[in-house]
Amino acid sequence: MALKHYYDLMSQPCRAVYIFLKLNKIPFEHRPVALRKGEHMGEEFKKINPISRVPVIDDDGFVLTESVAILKYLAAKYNVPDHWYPQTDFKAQARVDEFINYQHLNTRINMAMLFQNLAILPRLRNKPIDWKKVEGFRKGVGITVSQIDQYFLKDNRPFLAGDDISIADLLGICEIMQLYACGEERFIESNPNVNAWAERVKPKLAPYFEESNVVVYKVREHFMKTAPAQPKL
Ligand SMILES: N[C@@H](CCC(=O)N[C@@H](CS)C(=O)NCC(=O)O)C(=O)O
Repeated sequence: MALKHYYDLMSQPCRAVYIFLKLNKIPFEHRPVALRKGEHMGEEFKKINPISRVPVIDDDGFVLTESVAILKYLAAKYNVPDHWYPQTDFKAQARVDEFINYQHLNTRINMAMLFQNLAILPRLRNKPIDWKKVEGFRKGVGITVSQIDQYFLKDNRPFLAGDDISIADLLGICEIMQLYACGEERFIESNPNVNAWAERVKPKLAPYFEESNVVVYKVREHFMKTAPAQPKL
């Protein structure tokens, strides 16, 4: 039975799993879950994941949540090229794990929350943007980008965990697109090292990077047209 992937492409970890499946030609059944319609909170999806989050895979009855666990499982089970997640070189594997563990409380929390606070929560709650919170996450994004520049990409390292692309880069680039979705991409574009990394990663994920980001570009277009001007704090 084909592997099932439950996802919403507005979610950055879902895009990472989607791109990985497509690039590595792992056959899967599409099970879209529309977060904006609250489908993840419905009884049907709760039977799959009682925590009500995507992505989820169901590999012939083996149900797995959490993008990092999913990507590692897929890399091992489907014997994908080793650069994605090195299986025998423990130092190379540890470098990938290093970024993956870092990203949860750095790229992810800051970029996802900046996006949420600018583009989602005000509409969902029918309330004005909380600019103080936005500024707090902007500060976090700035620190994160400079840490990526100075630590993960130090000494001309082309990818986040070494000389070739890995699931660290995949998770990283998907997260960074949340900045683009809310017009905050200047944090990347103003850092030549991080910007060059992002531009190096995208073509390696073609054509699935662009395919999976269509919804992100739509959200950006709408946000840029409707976003209120920031008042002086
Ligand atoms: N750590 C999880 C995060 C999963 C997650 O937060 N998914 C979000 C979309 S990006 C979600 O399903 N949110 C729905 C909710 O929390 O109500 C992973 O990497 O898979």
